[in-house]
Amino acid sequence: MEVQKVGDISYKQFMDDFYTPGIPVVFKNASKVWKANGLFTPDWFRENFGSRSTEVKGNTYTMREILDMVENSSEGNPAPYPCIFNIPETLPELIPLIQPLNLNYARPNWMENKFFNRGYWGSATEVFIGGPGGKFPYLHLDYYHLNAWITQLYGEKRFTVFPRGQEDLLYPKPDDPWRSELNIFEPDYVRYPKFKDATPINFTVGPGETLFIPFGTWHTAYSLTPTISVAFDQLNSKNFKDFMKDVWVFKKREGTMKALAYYGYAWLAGTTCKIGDSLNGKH
Ligand SMILES: O=C(O)CCC(=O)C(=O)O
Ligand SMILES: [Fe+2]
Repeated sequence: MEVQKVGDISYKQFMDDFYTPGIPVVFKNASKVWKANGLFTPDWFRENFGSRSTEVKGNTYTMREILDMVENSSEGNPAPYPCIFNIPETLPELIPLIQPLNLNYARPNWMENKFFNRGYWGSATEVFIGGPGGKFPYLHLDYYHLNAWITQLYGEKRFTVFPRGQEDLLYPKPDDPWRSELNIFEPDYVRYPKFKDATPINFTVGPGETLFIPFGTWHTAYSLTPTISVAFDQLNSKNFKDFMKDVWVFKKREGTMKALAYYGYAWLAGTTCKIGDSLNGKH
């Protein structure tokens, strides 16, 4: 199996061939609708936002420091990865450059609704910066069963995804079953023999390309060059049930009363969004 790369397919074709069956896909130029396309480069970020800062693995770095690190990164001595800037919080000037956020494909998206702007639901709109050799630290499922949309705006990143249904071969952690115990970059087949039967799909996502990762898809990433991408998450009636299960599990860690309150709020917010979709004719 491979991940297909598609050109200007219609919204309906995307829904029928990829969204509904939950198959990952790369759009070759969906990001052409974003002003960010072609504009985002390390130099542009250095010039405009050099002193903005973010925390990476417990240390605070400025944009300038991160860009210097990723430009000096190598496979043998990689810069920390991922370096993440939350767009609304630290780079709000980018918001107009990534409109429409949904790229005309990621809709409906209840995460864009004001009800889900309040509280933390595992969703964020973020810039990811990396350098050659930068590995996402673990193979994982995204928390809250959200769909992930990752648009590569500069450089090349290699992604690895697994077809759904291979959980048993991927050794989810007993205490955090959204993460795998495996280091898929250097697999230990003695400890994890079933991984031999898993069928990783590797592919490279290049400048301007957008990867859709449906909920429930195990994935990880590896930066091949200095890279800049924008990631956002999607929720709607398709993944709402699985989202609600995760709301319960995660909020339960903060106590049953809190979990009940969050669960009730999320259910009401989702139900309101669902009614909104049907009024808009989007089921
Ligand atoms: O490094 C990447 O682009 C993948 C990020 C990712 O999978 C995540 O943040 O959940
Ligand atoms: Fe992820």
